[in-house]
Amino acid sequence: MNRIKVVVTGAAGQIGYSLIPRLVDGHTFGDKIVDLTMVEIPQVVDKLEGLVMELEDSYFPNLGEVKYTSNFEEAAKDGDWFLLVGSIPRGIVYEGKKIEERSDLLKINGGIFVEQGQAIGEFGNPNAKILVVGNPANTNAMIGKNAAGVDTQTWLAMTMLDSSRAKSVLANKTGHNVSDIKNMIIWGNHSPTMYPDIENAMIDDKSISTMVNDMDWVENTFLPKVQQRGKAVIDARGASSATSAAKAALDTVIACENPTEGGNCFSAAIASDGSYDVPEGLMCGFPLICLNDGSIEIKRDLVLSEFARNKFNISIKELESEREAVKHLLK
Ligand code: NAX
Repeated sequence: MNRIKVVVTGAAGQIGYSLIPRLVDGHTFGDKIVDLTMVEIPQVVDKLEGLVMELEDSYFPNLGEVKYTSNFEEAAKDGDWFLLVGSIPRGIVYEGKKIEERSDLLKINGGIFVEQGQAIGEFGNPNAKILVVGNPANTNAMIGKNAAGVDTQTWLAMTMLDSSRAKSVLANKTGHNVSDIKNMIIWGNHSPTMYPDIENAMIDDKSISTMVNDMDWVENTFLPKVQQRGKAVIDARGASSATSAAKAALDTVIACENPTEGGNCFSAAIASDGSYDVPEGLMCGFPLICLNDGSIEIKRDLVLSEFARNKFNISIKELESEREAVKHLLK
């Protein structure tokens, strides 16, 4: 196939502005022509005319047809890739109420993901890949997958940014380049309960945990630094991570479009099939590999220490409580 249709929601947001041009730059999808459909809520959809102009003015030989709409069903038709970035953020006033609680956020965004999931199931390519970035990403993706009900479609939630953050901290600690770090797994939820796994992370076939040999640093510096990095960026920038989030979304697409090199894996959340004793159906951060036929599988042969298991269990519990909070949205 030399054309690919990519649908992006939240296209007028800050991640969208950094993400969208790089979907058509000839790198992310190689030499394929990218047909792009950008989706926004009705109040801001017209602003996308400006982004269309900029895309046209940017000299992208791989740019195919560009459209924008607030009608997701129309956008979903024959979509091969869906980047679901749009969601209602915490702190905004929605239908007269300030959204502060995670449970309110789950309810509002959950409703959006039921509609989008149904449309992707009905109108999207039966082999579509869907990456949910909008928070709470794992549970939104679980709701979307459930509503779509098409087993051949692959639903993922983004944890690549957490994995890239962890690589950066470990590269600094060990004096290596970020690209030397393999198997950087984020287990669990994309939230402060995530577990970035230093024991299975490798440089030149050596466990980084053995290289660092300092569990006090792991527990009291490494883990909180990765888990709280999103907040640190907000505190410093006055806005949440955007360019790094966009890069992580692109890296996830690339990881899902190209076979994973032997011995490595990448991070994203996918529906559990019971692997690593994670309750079935939870959208959980796992080590993933892309096979030669483009399908995505959980890498199943890793060992979790007792330390790792205890940390991972905290995040699994949180995912279960999120599932409980949205159970009325699941069929
Ligand atoms: P912005 O508020 O700048 O943009 C979000 C855009 O989504 C807005 O333009 C809004 O109008 C649109 N939108 C809302 N509901 C929509 C719907 N139903 N259909 C289409 N568009 C809709 O946020 P931005 O900084 O771009 O972040 C987007 C999302 O990414 C947020 O939910 C954020 O929490 C999440 N993040 C997830 C990360 C991850 O690693 N999984 C990291 C970065 C980021 O925090």
